[in-house]
Amino acid sequence: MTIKPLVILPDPVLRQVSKPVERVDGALGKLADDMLETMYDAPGIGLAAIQVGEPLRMLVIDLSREDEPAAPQVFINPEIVEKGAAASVYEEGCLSIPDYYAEVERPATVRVRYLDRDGKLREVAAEGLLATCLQHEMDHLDGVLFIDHISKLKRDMVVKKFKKLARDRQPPRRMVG
Ligand code: GNR
Ligand code: NI
Repeated sequence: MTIKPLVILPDPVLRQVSKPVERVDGALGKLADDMLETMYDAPGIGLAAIQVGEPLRMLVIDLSREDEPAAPQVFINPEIVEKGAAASVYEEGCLSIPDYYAEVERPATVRVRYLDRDGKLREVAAEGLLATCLQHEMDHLDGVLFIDHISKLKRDMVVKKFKKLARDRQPPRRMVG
């Protein structure tokens, strides 16, 4: 298994709309395992394929606590088939926007249809952190980030800060020498 580099804001890759997975095969399983290893290393509780640069509609989640056995879950071509009426607010973060957290309101419950890593069609009625995390990850599949759900003022501040960080990390060649 391989830990892959994470794609970080403002990389335009994060705005791509990911393509449906066409076959659930060994190569896809390898990508799922690499995503899980990358997520555990970060550490995070979820990861979408686009965050490691693969524009495929697949995400991984593990909500187990540190003192529990690992509980990796793979969701392929997930679709929300029902949203509950009630909303919930959760302080979200994103591995592609390191060290920034903000409250996001989303439906408290969602029913999600997906393929598991064996290609079997499944459905889950999600609530609590699973509902929040699934919606956060499924947003990534459509190029949507959690900062798109906060005020434009806050979003613009975050994007500006990460643009500056990226500039400082990677000086333009014309400044070299
Ligand atoms: O690790 C993560 N934690 C988290 C916390 C609250 C709401 C969503 C998340 S997902 C995030 C990992 C990530 O960026 N997934 O795309
Ligand atoms: Ni994220």
